[in-house]
Parts: sequence; C-alpha cells; structure tokens
Amino acid sequence: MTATGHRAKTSSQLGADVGLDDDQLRAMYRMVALARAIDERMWVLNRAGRIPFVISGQGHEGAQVGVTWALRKGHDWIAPYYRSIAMCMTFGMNARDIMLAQYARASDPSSGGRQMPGHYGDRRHNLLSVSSPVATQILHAVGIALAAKIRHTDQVALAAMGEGSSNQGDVHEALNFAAIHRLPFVFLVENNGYAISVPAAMEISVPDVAQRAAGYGIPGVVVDGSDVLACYRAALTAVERARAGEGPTLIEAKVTRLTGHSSDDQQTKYRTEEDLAAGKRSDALPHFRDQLRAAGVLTAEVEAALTDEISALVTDATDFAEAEPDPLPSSAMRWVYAEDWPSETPPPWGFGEPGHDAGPGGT
Ligand SMILES: Cc1ncc(C[n+]2csc(CCOP(=O)(O)OP(=O)(O)O)c2C)c(N)n1
Ligand SMILES: [Mg+2]
Repeated sequence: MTATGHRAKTSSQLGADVGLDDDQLRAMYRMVALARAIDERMWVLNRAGRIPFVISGQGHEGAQVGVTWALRKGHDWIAPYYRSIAMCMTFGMNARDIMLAQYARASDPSSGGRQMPGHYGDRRHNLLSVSSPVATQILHAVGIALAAKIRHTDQVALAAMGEGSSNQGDVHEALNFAAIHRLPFVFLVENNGYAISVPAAMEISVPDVAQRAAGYGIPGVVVDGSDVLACYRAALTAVERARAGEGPTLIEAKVTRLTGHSSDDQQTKYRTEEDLAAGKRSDALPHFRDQLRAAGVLTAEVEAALTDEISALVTDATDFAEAEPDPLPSSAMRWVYAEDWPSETPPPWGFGEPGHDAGPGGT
C-alpha cells in the first residue's frame, strides 16, 4: 500500500521493483516540488515582513516524501518535527494549511494560531502537533505504537527528527521500549550534518546515527536522502516489518540543509563555500527531476503543467492566509488546558465570534 492508497501497475521501469507506476512517481515529484515552492514563498514573506519566522524543510523534502509514501495515509500516525513540511503535506495537509500556520491565523489547523510557526500538526490526518523541546515526539509516537499493538489496529507510528535531536535521552528510552515490545514504530533521523551551527562531528561520536540501532537489536539503515526512491524502499521495508509485528526500524536519511537553521540564522557565518556547494549538489529535487526525465516519466508538457499548478497553489495559499482573521484575543486560553468540549456552556473567555475561531482541525 502507498500514500495514494493502492499498489499500482507500472508503466516505466523506474518504480517497478517497489510497485510504483508513473502516475505515482509524478505525484511524488509534485509533492517534493510543491513543498519546495511553499517553503521558498515563506522566505519571501518573511523578508517582506508578512510572517515572523521560517524554519525550512528545503533539502529534506525528497527523504520526507519518499519515506511518508510508504505509510498508509489516514490510518497510520506521524509525529513530525519543524522541518516536516513535505511530510505533513504528503500525509494530507495542503498549501493553505501550511500557510495558515505561518500566518498564525484563527483557522490554522495546526493550532488555531497558538503554536510557534513551523509547529505543524493536524488531527484530521493523524499528524501529531510538534513540540518545541526536540525529541519529545518520539515518546509520543512510541506510545501511539503501543496503543496500536494493544488494540490490534494494524497502525504504524513514525517519528521524525534531526541527528542532533537524536542525542536526547528520550530517544534511548523510546527505542529501548519499542524494541523490547516489538512495537510498530519507525524512527526517521533526517541527518543534515548540523544542529543549528554545530557540525555532525561535534554532535555524534560515530559516523552514522543508524549504528546506534545495534544497541537496541533493531535494523539501522542509512539511506541517501537525495534518492527519493531509495528512501521509499527503505521505508517500505520498515513499515512492512512494523506491521508484521517484528518491531521498529531506525532509518537515517542523509539530507542537506539548503537554508540557514531558521530565518534568524545566517549559515555563511559557520559553513564554508565548499560545504554549501556540496549541499546543493545533494538536493533531491533536481536529482529526482533528472531521474524522471531520463525515464520519460516527466515530459516537458507535464513539467510545464506542474509548474503552473504549483505556482497557482502557492499564490492561492498566500492570498487565502493573508485574508484570514487572527484568533480572537479573548480566546487565547482555549486549547491550553483540557476543556469539557463541545459544551453548551461558554467557557469564561467565551466562544468567540462564529467563523473567527474555528480552531485546530477545523472544529
Ligand atoms: C530539548 C531542546 N534543546 C535545545 C533546543 C534548541 N534547538 C532547536 S532546534 C535545535 C537543533 C536541532 O538539530 P537537529 O536535530 O540536527 O535538527 P535540524 O534542525 O538540523 O533539522 C536545537 C538545539 C530545543 N528546541 N529543545
Ligand atoms: Mg541536523
């Protein structure tokens, strides 16, 4: 099964070994390109003073789309992190949803404008809300995997984070527990070589985070994050293993961070020109495009139509989010503490004006 919901017949040979047909390959490419285009627009809006903060997924999209494609949309669960734009979109969020979060509008499905920008989540799509303390999401995801096992729901939970975050104690606790109980869990480490300005060699004592999987007796797989289909293959194996009751897998995708850590960072201060140039060379987007062109999956006509469609979606999302109202100040305390909800009795801070505070998940 795939994110589009079915195993398909193949037409070119490119995705044949993993059961992807050309339509699915184009859909995967579209997702990588759309996530990139939205991300690029976010930076323009930030520099123009329209949105306060950007934390980017640029350079991670190929790995995110490849891995997420192996999960069952609307059935499995994902605990994403702040760079997971392409992952969240593959799992069901659309361009407007992402932009609403950037603008912190009342109708933002991630948090109704409460969360820091980049903290995506969407209960309609089984996407857990991102927590600011890095790595905490792995414990949440393992908890979901435990529930899935107890309830026999056949669901898989995935947690994603960077290599720096994977050093947190939560990761050890989560992997140890998930491995002991053979939980249906996949751990994706998106290794971009930096934790803000700290290079990987100063973060991790071994070349690959995946080596640590051996300490839990689970598979640890290193995959080239610029190779979308390799990421899909690795995830498919991990997901099949998880669903078969064989336990978790650690997938480490070597990706590149094409931007500064965030819109408040200037990476030229701590990265050399050679390092930045090497990063650009391992960007999945042009790699995947070249691969699909060579296989005849992306024709000039298809590419032109995709470019037009993506450009229209990004413009629509921007215009839409620009025009949406902010959350009502009087509703600031909603969704902070547990509420008896829905309720006939308005809470002390009121329900808010109709249509102005739809809240996370569009309730
Ligand atoms: C527990 C905790 N410590 C520190 C931070 C500050 N912080 C935010 S992102 C980040 C770097 C994380 O790097 P990495 O895990 O490699 O992810 P990347 O940003 O490179 O994708 C740090 C230290 C935090 N949010 N939470
Ligand atoms: Mg990193």
